[in-house]
Amino acid sequence: MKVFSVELHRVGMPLVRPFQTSFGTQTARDVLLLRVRTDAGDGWGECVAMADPVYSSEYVDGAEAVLRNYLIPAILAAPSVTAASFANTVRFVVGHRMAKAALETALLDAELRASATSFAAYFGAVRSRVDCGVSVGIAPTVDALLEEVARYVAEGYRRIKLKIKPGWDLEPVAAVRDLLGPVREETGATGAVTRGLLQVDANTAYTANDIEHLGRLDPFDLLLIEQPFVEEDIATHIALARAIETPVCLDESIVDTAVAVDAIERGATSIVNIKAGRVGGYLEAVRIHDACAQRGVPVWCGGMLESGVGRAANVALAAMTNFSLPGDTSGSSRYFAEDLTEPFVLRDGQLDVPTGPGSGVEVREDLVREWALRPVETVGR
Ligand code: NPQ
Ligand code: MG
Repeated sequence: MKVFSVELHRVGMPLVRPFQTSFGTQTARDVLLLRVRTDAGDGWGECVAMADPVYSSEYVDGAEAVLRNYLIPAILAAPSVTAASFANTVRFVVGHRMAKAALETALLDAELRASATSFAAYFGAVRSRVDCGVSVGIAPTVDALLEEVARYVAEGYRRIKLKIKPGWDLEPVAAVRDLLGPVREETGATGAVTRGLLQVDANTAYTANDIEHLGRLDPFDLLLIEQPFVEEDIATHIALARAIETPVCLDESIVDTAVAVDAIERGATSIVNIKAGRVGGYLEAVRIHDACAQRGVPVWCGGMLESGVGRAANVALAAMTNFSLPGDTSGSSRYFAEDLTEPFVLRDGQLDVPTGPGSGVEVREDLVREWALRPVETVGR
């Protein structure tokens, strides 16, 4: 495939409600979308970097700069590039995985549209629908949290994830466990469904001094505790995993397959959160899925408040066999009143895996223009 040009679209998407985590409160999603123009046709990709470098060292202005100055020029200069050859073409750039992932996804979309293959088929997906969970932000009060959780349960979400931080952990977790009732099997419209699934995500807010405190979460029968300590600190996650019953799951720490394998073998993580953006793209995400499957480690699909463009690819990924826990693959309405593609709508706690060519969704260019934060920038001819 020969790439002619790449468009950078910056779009401001209002959130339906503020989303508070241990690293801050978001009220809007500043999305960077890429459109690649190639001799095989066009493709779209979404960059998951946030407006500020508070979840990852990457952030959207930085991603845009590295795309404009390094990644896009490299693929424009290459005689030919495919999603599979892309990582090698941009190997000279250290890190910047979210920026790389966005461009690789756009190439993959163009390529698969041209060959009438869906992302799901390309990934080797085994399901046509995926179980969905929802990530619930830190609330002003426990009562407000319970109200929000009850709404998501009524909407059908199959797993609740609570954001926690020091001072907002045992009390909200106890209250939500009480609201959900115990973990149990029920027979629903689509067969057996496990109810009462609950997990927590600390986004690195704790330290080694908190190990004993985090052990007090054990009575609440959580699926997992996600990323309590800073991303470089595998050792403290190992110590926690040995000290408590709740399974430890890494998110921020897992930046590629080698790190995933190392963290698993050392006992730092017994479940892995996979986010394609964090690991440099869907091809690396598939490799992590496979490495975890080989080692008997279940995975689930994380979320970064994606528009429909990124959500479509996540849902396809989550349809792979070892994605055995519900993901943060929520419906579009969890975050947005209107989406940049046709919306993803929850049915019985699940989303349909797109079946059309490439991502299987169409970008609403009218909305991309209407919500544009600045004029489109085109790199290349
Ligand atoms: C996580 N996601 O698992 C992340 C963190 C996160 C769904 O909990 C704007 C853009 C706001 C990306 C807030 C979920 C965000 C964001 C939180 C990602 O750690
Ligand atoms: Mg997380």
